[in-house]
Amino acid sequence: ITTYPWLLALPKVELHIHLEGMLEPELMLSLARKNGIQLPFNTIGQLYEAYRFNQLQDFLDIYYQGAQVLITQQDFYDLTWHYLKKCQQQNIVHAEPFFDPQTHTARGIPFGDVIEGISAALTDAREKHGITSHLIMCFLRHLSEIDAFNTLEQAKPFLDCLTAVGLDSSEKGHPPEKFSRVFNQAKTLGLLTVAHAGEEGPALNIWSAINTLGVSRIDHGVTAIDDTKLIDYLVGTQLPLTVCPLSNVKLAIFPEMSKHCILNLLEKGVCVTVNSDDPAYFGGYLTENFYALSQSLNLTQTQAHKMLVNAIQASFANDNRKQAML
Ligand code: ES4
Ligand code: ZN
Repeated sequence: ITTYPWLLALPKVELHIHLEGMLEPELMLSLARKNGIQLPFNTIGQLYEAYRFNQLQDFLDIYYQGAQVLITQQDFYDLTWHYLKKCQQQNIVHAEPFFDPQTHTARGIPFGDVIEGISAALTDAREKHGITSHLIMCFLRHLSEIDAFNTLEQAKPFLDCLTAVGLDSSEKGHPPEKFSRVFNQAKTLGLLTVAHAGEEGPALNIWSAINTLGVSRIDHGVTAIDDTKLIDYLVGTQLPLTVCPLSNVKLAIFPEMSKHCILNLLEKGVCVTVNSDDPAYFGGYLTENFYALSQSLNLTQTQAHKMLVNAIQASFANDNRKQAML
């Protein structure tokens, strides 16, 4: 990174980052000790050993295990604050993080403890460091529609803390349309919608997220490259894709970074953005994702700048804030 100071210096916006995915090994092990939680790993070395994934599900299994160390409202605050400190270091001026309440409520953690801990840290970062944010609540797509409806119900007293709902977890076997009714209800509550689609699943899932969930953005969406009609649609509408290069390589969506399609999509005119997804698990925050593209795909400063402008435009920031960032 020291050889690319311009990457670090650029003011950046992040639109695809899971709070549970920023749980660094050190924090995971220290929270496990503090909260008396038994994990199948006891050392940082064992954790890194476990972080060799062949596919999305390998990662998800470990990611849900790791999240069990989060118990108190303060734990959620500390986790969020850790990311916001990173934002400061990396010059990330606006972020729209996801959280997965069902991972925690299923263990008996009160919904309010999760969202209040996260929101308090986001508020503090806004007041102390001028980092703006919008929080997105994701439904776990491997769970039922009813479970998602129950989660939306629990969110009702906290709508002020939320901008949008999203959809994440195992894409195979759980297409977007499974959640069309719960997304419709979220929209009637005034929430925007996004969804993971076209990560491990086909371009058809991207169409479904657009047509049955009415999404404002697609998270990942890299399999759009297989469908020329979809590419035309994405170029015409400028519906953004939040692409996560390091994540895609770690989960073997692409065999290596030099085979990643992000710059092809960019050159075709798709509104692509760069994001880190689960930085504690995939080996890098936002700057490292840009850096990987510069190393393997000869990312130019013009391309990097274009993708950052895309991210500002694709964000849920209001027009004043967008203007200030442009
Ligand atoms: C995720 Cl990389 C990825 N894909 C789907 N769901 C997720 N949740 C956290 N990271
Ligand atoms: Zn993701």
